[in-house]
Amino acid sequence: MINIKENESLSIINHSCAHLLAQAVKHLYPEAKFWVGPVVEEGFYYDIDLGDITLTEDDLPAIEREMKKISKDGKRIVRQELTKSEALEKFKDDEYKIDLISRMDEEDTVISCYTQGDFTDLCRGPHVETVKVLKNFKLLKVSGAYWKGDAKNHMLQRIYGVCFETPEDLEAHLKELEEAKERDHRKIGKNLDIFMSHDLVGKGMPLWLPNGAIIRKNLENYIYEKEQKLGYKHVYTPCVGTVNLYKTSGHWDHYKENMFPSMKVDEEEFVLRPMNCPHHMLVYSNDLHSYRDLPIRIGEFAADFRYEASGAVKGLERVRCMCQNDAHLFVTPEQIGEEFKKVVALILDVYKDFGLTKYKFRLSLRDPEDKEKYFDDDEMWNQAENKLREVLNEFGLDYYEAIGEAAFYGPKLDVEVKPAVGPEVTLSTCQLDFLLPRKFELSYIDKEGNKQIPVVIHRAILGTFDRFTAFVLEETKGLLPLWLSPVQINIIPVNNEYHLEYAEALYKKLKDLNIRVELDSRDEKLGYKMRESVMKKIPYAIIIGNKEVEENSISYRKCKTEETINVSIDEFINNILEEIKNKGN
Ligand code: TSB
Ligand code: ZN
Repeated sequence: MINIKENESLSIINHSCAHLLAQAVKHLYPEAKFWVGPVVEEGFYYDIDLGDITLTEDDLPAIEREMKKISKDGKRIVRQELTKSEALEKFKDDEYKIDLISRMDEEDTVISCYTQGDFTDLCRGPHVETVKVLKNFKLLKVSGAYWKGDAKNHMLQRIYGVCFETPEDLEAHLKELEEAKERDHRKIGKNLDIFMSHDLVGKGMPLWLPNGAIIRKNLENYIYEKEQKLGYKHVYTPCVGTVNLYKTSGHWDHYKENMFPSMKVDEEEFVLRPMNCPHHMLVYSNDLHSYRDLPIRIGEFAADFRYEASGAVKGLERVRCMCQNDAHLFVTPEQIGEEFKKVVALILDVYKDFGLTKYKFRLSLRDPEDKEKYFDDDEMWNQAENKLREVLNEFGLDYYEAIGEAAFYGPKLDVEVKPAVGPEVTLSTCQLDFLLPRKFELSYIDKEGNKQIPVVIHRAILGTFDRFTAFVLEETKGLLPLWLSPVQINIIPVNNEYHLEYAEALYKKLKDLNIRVELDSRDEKLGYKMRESVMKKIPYAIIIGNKEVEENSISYRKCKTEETINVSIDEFINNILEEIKNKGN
């Protein structure tokens, strides 16, 4: 989907359209006051104070009509430049603009404003020359937004929209948006009963329903087996730790704003953990280690809690309670390259299994100027960053570098994916860490019998089961590969009177083989049941009619295909078991 912000001419017309929106709102709601109206990836928005009035999507068509009227009227958009004091005078009745102007630097900065007909707005510009060209727009949604994005402030109303140069471009874009909405895992998750939320549990705390739990369990088994084969040792550790644990690790100083507040129990002060590294450091320190034992790979499917802004939480993709597919790898400095390589290979292997192709590698580096955020050891940083680059180049992978995006303890490689709706997110991550082992005074004995400090690699291949599930649901549009589908086979007897008994025997046979099977014995028409089977994204529908009963066979249709195939029961079972085992490869 097009990124409006990155396209210069679209950026300008979207920004101009934000002014057109404000003007129309002002006509319809004369009390309206305006905060900011920037261009964003999806188009534009304007944050508006409407006092007690709360807009809904039903109000948008009237605003659009007013916008069209103003556009037809065709006023020119005129720029005017002001000094700071002139600007303060001009906007003296508008507390929002005064707030913006007051924060502009010196007295001699040039401040610009733009006027179209009866509407003037403070703005840097540039804009299109006349409102006449702002014809092909659509208002998309309205939502609440705290003033300055701060939950302590009052709520403004944010109207989103998008504008294009031609009607064809707008139409094509709206169609894409519609498709993206259909792919949104929140919609699929609801339709397929994968997860739910409830205010009584809280924001960003989804509840996994039985269908979702099957997906998650299968993902856990899948990655567990891979990791076991690669020599990982899995542990279980508590999802809380004392504040002192996180003071020792440094999270208390560097990560506190992402943590839930602490709670006192007797004499101990606990926090819900945002990360599992400190626990795993302690697991490592439970034994003495020789260089011969390394790498040691401690894995866990671990629940973590993070404070995510309430406006940022999103379905399973961004939650406040998550389960990481986490591991911490303890290596000698010489083993960094080799071990990092194995992690990258595992990421590629997993993505191949899931048929994921749309992702980007991002190498997140420190900003050497930012001494606050990053621990101060130039040599360590340079060494670590170069090591990661080397491996990526060796794999011949495409990646881009992001300065200032590293964790406070080291550089990292992130895999970025684009959800159906909203900005990119990180799925897999692999992070080097020279610091944490020092904080926990970890050691191993080297060849010469001397104590050395190991290096830690933090890595999460599926990221969290939450986010990974969200992404896979979107990529597959809910039609999961057979091994992952909550229901794998749907048996549909054509007529209960004649075919139910046969269908029930087949159901039992498949069930005994641990195949997730359903039998739709409702007295409904075959066509209706078939359509529902497709809607529920069940990979196989088996149809049992006279022919099948007489021949002791089955007929099946794969979801979203038109062809019905008749085979013997044994052949069908063999094929199914093979497909499940091979995970679609
Ligand atoms: C990999 N200590 C490391 C760990 O050892 C760590 O916590 N890294 S992380 O902060 O990057 O988180 C790991 C993964 O969790 C991310 O790559 C991302 O895929 C996933 N994740 C992070 N925040 C959320 C969230 N709010 N909701 C769902 N998944 C999340
Ligand atoms: Zn970690």
